[in-house]
Amino acid sequence: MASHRFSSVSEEEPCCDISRKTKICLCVFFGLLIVVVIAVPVGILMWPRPHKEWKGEGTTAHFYEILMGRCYTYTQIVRPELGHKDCQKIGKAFTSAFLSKDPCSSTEQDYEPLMELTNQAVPCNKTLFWSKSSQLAHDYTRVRQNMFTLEDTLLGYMADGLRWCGDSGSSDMNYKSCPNWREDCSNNSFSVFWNTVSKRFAEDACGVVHVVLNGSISNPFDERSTFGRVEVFNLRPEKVHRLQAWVMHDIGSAGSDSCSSSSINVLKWILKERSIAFSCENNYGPIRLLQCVKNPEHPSCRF
Ligand code: 2NF
Repeated sequence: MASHRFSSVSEEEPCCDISRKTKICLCVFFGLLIVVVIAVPVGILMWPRPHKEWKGEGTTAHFYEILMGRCYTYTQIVRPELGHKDCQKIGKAFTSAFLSKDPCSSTEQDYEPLMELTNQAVPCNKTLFWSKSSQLAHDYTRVRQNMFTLEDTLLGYMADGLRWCGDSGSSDMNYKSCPNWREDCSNNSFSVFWNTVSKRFAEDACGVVHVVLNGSISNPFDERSTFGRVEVFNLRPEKVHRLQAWVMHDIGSAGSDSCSSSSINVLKWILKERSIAFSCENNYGPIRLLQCVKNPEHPSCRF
């Protein structure tokens, strides 16, 4: 009996040893399997991927902080009469329009929530468009404070001079490079933004609207510019009575009758087709005065 018990134990022990080893082996195997099947793909997904490289300049450093600072400056100091605007919400809507998205597949809809938060009425007869004349147009509205360029409205003021883009594979902004609208893609988050806000700015305009054009270049009216592509075609004939163009020449530059040039004739023709009256003036006096403030000694500034 005793010998039988002894022999049964000695027969069982190797068996128990094998099963323990097998268990350990199985544990190690399944552990490794979990690592391979779950942890490795998760790790790959979570690993910060380098942003794609584009030909344009990257997002402006401190983009969000600048945006917020400008929003508060505009609503509290520049135009407090605009009333309450939620700058926190506006900032979130702005970044949500382009973060974690392909910067070459931006759409007007991406900016829709931002547009809704920043609606702003510009009084009739006070809209001023510009093309190739940014400095001069803004010098003018700085002194004629009741006139508005797009950059004198909240959203234009916030975004002017900044650059931004995101990436579909990351929730960060791309500070290294962003798509260039000529070399990478036209539907980039930056261009789509300006097209969208320029379209709304033109749609909202009423009465007599104005544009400052650059008479010192060969085509003061450029059909490929935002003014020529977007703004002119989004004016509403039922509420815009006339477009007044001021074609300005640089102080000292030759030629002074750009209003009769072929490029201005194209603008005149487009407006006629759209049933909007057009008038044009070379070197509009009040803006000429501002040019002369910067060049007081020039002979053409001796009034
Ligand atoms: O940066 C701005 N503040 C801005 C940009 C684009 C459009 C303002 N706008 C609005 C303004 F309200 C003006 O009424 O459009 C009008 C001026 O635009 P424009 O294209 O007629 O005038 P330009 O002097 O030719 O261009 C102004 C700036 O916009 C850039 C261009 O390189 C320049 O820096 N720009 C023009 N088209 C595009 C585009 N499709 C563009 N940038 C990106 N994508």
